[in-house]
Amino acid sequence: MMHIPSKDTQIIDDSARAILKTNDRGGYTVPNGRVYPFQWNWDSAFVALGFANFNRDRAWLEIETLFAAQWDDGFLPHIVFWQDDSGYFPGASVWDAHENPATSGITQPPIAASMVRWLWDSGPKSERETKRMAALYPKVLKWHRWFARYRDPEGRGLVVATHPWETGRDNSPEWDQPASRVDISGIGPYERRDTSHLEPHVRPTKLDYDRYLAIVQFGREHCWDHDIIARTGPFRVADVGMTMILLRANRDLLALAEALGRRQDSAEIKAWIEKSRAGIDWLWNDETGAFCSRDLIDGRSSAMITSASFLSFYAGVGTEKQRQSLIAHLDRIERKINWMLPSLDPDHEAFDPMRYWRGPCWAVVTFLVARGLLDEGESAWAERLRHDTAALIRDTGFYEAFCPISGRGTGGDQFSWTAAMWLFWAG
Ligand code: 2M8
Repeated sequence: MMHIPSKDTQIIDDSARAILKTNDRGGYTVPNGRVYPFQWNWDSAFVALGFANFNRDRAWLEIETLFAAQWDDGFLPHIVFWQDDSGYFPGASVWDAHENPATSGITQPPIAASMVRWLWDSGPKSERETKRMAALYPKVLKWHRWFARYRDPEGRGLVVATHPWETGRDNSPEWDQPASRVDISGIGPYERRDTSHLEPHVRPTKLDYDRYLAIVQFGREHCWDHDIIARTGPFRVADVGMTMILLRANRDLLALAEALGRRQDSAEIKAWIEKSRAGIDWLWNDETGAFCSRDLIDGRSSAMITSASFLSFYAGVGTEKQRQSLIAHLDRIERKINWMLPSLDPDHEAFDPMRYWRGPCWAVVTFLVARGLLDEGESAWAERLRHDTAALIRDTGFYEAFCPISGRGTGGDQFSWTAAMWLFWAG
C-alpha cells in the first residue's frame, strides 16, 4: 500500500485502519511486517487503542494475546515469537528464554494497565467488556508485582532497566555511558537484519548492537534469572521513562482495582504509588532542570533532556518549580526545531535528527507527554504536540518516527503504533 499525501482526514483514517489490518497476524499485530515480524509488548498496548476506533473486540484481543505469553512469575516479555521469521535478529534461539511460546528474556515499558483502563473507560462498560477487563486485571497486577519484586533492587520506588531495549528508547544517548562498561569481547560474528531493511544511518551502530548482544548473553548465561540480572547485570539504569510509565500505570491499575472492589489489592498498589512519588526526586537533576535517568552502578545522572523527561506530567509528579523548568525547556526546544517532540534535546551534542531514539519524534511518546500536559492543565502545549504529530503523519505517512527538523519519515513505514496514534488521538 502506498502513502498518498492527502489533506482528507477520511482517507488518512482509512489508511490507518488498513495498516492495522495488514499488520494483523490474527490475534496480535506486528509493528511492521518486514522490520519487526513478531509481537512487541508496548507496541501491542498502543495498537489496542487504534483498534478501539473500529473493532473493540480486536482491541481487547491484542492485549489478551500479549498476556497469553506471560511467564508464571508475572514477567511479561518484550517480544513474543508466535511464529518463526528469519527477517529479524536476534530471534528466539538467540534469546533461548522460554519455550512455549518462545519469548525474549527482557521486558518493556509497562503501559498495558493504562491501555486496559482507557479501553474499558472509553467503551460501553458492558458485561462482556467488564468481564474482559476483570480477566486481564489479575495478569496486569501480577506483572506489576514482578516489577516491585525484581526491578527495584535498591527499594527506591524506581524502575531499573537491565537492557537498553527494555526502555523502548533503544539507542538513546542516555545509555551511551552506562553501556560503555559492557564487555563485548565475547561477541562472535553475527548478522544484523535491521540494516538490510533500513538504511544503517537511521539505526543503532554496530557498537550499540555488540553491547545489546553482550547483555543478552549475560541473561542467557544466567538462565534469565531476573533477580541475578537486576542485582549484578552489566547494565542497570533507573530509567526515567519506565519509572514514569509504571507510576501512571499503577494509578490506572488502582482505578481498575477500585472498580472491581479489590480492596486488598488497592492498598498494595497505593503503597507502590507512594513509594515512587517519594523516590522520583532522585531522578531530578537540578543543574539540568529536568528528570533524567540515573546509572545505578555509579549513581550518575545522564543529565540529558529526552522526550521521557517530560513524562513527569503523565505520571503526575514534580513540584511547581520543576514543572516550570520543564515547560521552559519545551519553549526553548520548540524554537530549535519545526516539529515537536524530539526524542533528545536539540541543543545536546548527541542530537541526531534521523537516527532512531537520538532525535526523531515518536508519536507514542509524544502522545503520552501530551496526555500528561493536558491532565496537568497545559492544554496549549498538549494541543501543539497533537497538532504537530498529525501534521507529520498527514504530510509524510505512517513512519516509525520523524525528523523534527525536516519532517521526513525515518525507520519503517506503514507502522502500526503510528497508525494507532492517528486513530486514537492525533487525527
Ligand atoms: C525498537 O526496538 C527493537 C528491539 O526491541 C529493535 O530495534 O529491534 C524500539 O523502537 C522499541 O521501542 C519498539 O517497541 C520496537 C518495535 O516497534 O522497535
